[in-house]
Amino acid sequence: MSHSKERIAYLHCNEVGTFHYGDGHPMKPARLALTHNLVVGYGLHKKMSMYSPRKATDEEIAEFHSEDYVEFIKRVSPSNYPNYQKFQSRFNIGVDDCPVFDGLYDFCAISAGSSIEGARKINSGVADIAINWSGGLHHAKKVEASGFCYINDIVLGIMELLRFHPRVLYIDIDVHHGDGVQEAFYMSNRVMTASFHRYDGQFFPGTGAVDEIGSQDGKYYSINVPLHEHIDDASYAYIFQKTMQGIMESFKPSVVVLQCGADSLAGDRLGSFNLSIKGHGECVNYMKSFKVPLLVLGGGGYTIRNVARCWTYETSVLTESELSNELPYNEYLSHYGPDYKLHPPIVDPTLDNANSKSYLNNILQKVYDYLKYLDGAPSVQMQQIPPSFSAVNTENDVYDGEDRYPERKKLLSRRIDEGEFYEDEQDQDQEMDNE
Ligand code: V1D
Ligand code: CA
Repeated sequence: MSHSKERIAYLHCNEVGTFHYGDGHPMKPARLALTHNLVVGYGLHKKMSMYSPRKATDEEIAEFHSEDYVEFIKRVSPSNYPNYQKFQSRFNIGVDDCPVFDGLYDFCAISAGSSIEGARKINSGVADIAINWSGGLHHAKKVEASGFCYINDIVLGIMELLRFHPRVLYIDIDVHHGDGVQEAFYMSNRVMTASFHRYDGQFFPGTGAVDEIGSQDGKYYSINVPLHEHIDDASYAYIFQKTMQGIMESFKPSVVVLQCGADSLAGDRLGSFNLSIKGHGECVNYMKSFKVPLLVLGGGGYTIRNVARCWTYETSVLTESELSNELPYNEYLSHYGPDYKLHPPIVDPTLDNANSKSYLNNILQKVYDYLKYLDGAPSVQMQQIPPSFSAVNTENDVYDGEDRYPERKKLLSRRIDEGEFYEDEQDQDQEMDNE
């Protein structure tokens, strides 16, 4: 059964692709502009209800984050940053991973506002699927930025879903561990988290061992699937589907939040997995097959032409649309050469998959042992439902432009014209060729 256009909400604000973390920083919001251009180029916008949500308010953000932290992010800017240096170590902002950049708070508020709005579309029954590719910023903590993430839109979206849903399942296929979301719900049995990630004790953020299982009421409600480098499509589909089948049967979520970090793709600038775009998209397809409402979010992804391909393909999976492998004409077509295909060949298919079948089965056995403890999904009846923070919300608000937005838009066009992103990625290709 396919979804009608009205049942799929796509949350996108044009401004979000214009922000810039700084020269040389791997996180490039421009990938969101590339993605949206490709989505529209393929005509997928005609298959969804398109929304341009307003920014999250301070009050909404402070439902999870501490007020002083929110205030700091709001006030700090590249020009006044020296006056705030004493907060650098307290909030982990201003250091390499999490720089202070122009429009930082607006960027966070757009990402969070879109995830909260997606959750509301699902809560109100307007949509079965909501998509926010600017969300998925899974490392942010209550009082600390981490790994390019400042405000945790996922936690805010899940908190909104919990107002109406007894059990929320969070799944994370970014190559990095979804530590911020896990930590926020570590003691809760109403949110189950499942993260698939590279783990060797060193790879960022260093957490996500199989024996991190939650505590107190949340014991056995955190699932971690630590993986080694170069995992391929077949192994990933095997471990992902077996794990998720077990979780869906034992936890029985009423809604699923899926973080689709695209740094688990082959050839990512920071990642080290070997997934094709179809392999990554198969996780989305598999979760869609359970016919439980889905909030689908972005996340990491640093070879930006592949991020755009991947999230466009996943939008087509969610809307059940067939896409030609020939990319349509779009503003950024020059990024996708030399092949100009939606599914380019994997850069190095000969990489050795360091995940043996016995390693995967051993992890799976442990996960299934934990799941045995989930005897009957918890009911919401005894739980207090948090008060609504939706009073200030107006449905389908369209953002009407900020003073700095046109200026940033011009800068984005200039950076693209000058080939900044392209060059970064060519450098990366070069490095990979030399290996
Ligand atoms: F390579 C860089 C260049 C400039 C600035 C930062 C980096 C970089 C690469 N990898 N930073 C990292 C990771 N940080 C560290 C710590 C800094 N050292 C002192 C140790 O290794 C952070 C990787 C963040 C990954 C974010 C994410 O992909 O998971 C994500 N998901 O959603 C949004 C982001
Ligand atoms: Ca992950």
